[in-house]
Amino acid sequence: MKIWKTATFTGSLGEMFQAKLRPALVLVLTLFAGWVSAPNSLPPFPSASQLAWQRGELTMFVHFGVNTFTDREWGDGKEDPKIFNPAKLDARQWARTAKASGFKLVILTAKHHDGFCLWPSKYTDHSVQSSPWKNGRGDVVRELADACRDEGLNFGIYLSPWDRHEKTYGDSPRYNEYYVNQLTELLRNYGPVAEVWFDGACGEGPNGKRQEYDWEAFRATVRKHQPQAVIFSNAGPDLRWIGNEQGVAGDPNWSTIDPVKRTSLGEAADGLRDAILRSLQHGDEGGSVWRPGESDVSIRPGWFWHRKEDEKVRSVENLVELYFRSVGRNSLLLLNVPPNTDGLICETDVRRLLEFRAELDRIFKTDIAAGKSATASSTHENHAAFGPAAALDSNPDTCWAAGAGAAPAWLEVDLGQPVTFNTASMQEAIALGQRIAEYHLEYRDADGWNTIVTGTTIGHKKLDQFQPVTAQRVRLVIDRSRACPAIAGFSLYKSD
Ligand code: FUL
Repeated sequence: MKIWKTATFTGSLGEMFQAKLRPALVLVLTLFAGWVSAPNSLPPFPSASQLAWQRGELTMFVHFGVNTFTDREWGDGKEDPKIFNPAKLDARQWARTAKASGFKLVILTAKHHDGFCLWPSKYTDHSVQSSPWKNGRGDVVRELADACRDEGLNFGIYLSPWDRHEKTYGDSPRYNEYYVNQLTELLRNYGPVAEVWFDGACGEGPNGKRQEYDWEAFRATVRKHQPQAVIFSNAGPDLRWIGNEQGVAGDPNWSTIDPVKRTSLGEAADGLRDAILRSLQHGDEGGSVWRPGESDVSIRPGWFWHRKEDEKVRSVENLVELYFRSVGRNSLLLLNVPPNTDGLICETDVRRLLEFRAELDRIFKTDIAAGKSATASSTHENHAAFGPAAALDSNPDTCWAAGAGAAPAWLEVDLGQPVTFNTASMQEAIALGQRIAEYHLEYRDADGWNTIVTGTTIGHKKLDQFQPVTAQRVRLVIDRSRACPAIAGFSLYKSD
């Protein structure tokens, strides 16, 4: 067992002080300075931006562009900009829908693989400037960035590296310069950017050549202009792809990975590809880098709007299931909602999202464990100020931590009287790293303790649904943990 000294809290935790989470983290750090923990070296922690991102839980993806008008998923770059004319475009409707449905961040496809730019880039005329929309004076990026700011939402950009229109694509240094220039326009001219989403697709350009992307330059450009933005790509550096486009995270799901195992997915041999996909899905226990998984999926079969899919919008039940399998497995749900040719999100999609929100609110309406009396197998000496009650105080910045080296460890809630519940939510204090590898929930009856459900990782949030249980005493038992378990939240709910 090693002592984590205050002085060693640099790196990612040091970065936290620059962000808005500072007061909360100062509290956590004060409590945990000198905390006894992991066996060998300091384990990875989230940066302030990664932590804020994960707490957002729901991000709306917006795929929109010439494909919306051609009814295609991948344009070939030969589209005439004149087809782009979303006469009723209302980015405020998109942002209001996102806000009302509980999304915290909205990511727009500023450019998809077809190369058409939704902003008037000065590096190409293949953009809104050459379209009839607003007589070539419109700017979708501006409208959405402004609308998000007004609604209190964060804004993010998707700028496809693969460009099937741009003539320099495939002529690597020239195209990389073009791409960095475009990225710079987007990062400098539209206010704060919370996330930059780098798609991994790398096909041929109009000249039949393949491009070698200068990832290092791309990432450096983001760090330079928007240092607080989290960068998504298959391989990070801040967020990793969850390994599928079904919106489903793995179980277990570690936010840590081992980057030495990473290589480009597209170039990996079959056997290796499976191994890469597995660790994208599950993360790597004991991995040396903090890189939480993002689960992307569309509310419709396609990423872009197609009239023929108007009847194929996901059901509320399906959306809730996705939430449990992504957010409820220590991931974040990136749900795509594509506007139509009018430039509006269809009524059906809006309604479905509001119903989805209402259903989540219903499920998580009353936390029957909140503020109830709590006891624990032990409490870490540096943490005695809060004790087990900190797990039930609805404050993610305080936690109960078990004594050094203490696993199995348990946290017990006495509900005061027998109460029925069928859903549990558990949260680790991930500012301190991800620790728990195995747990189970149990309840007490006249004969003793009975297991309700067993699980693996918890991370930012783990959600479990089970057959209704009626009990007064309930325990979260941590069976295996990489260091002293630290629980920031433990909640129980009853939904019909
Ligand atoms: C993929 C793209 O090829 C799809 O069109 C979509 O943008 C999806 C989110 O990423 O790689």
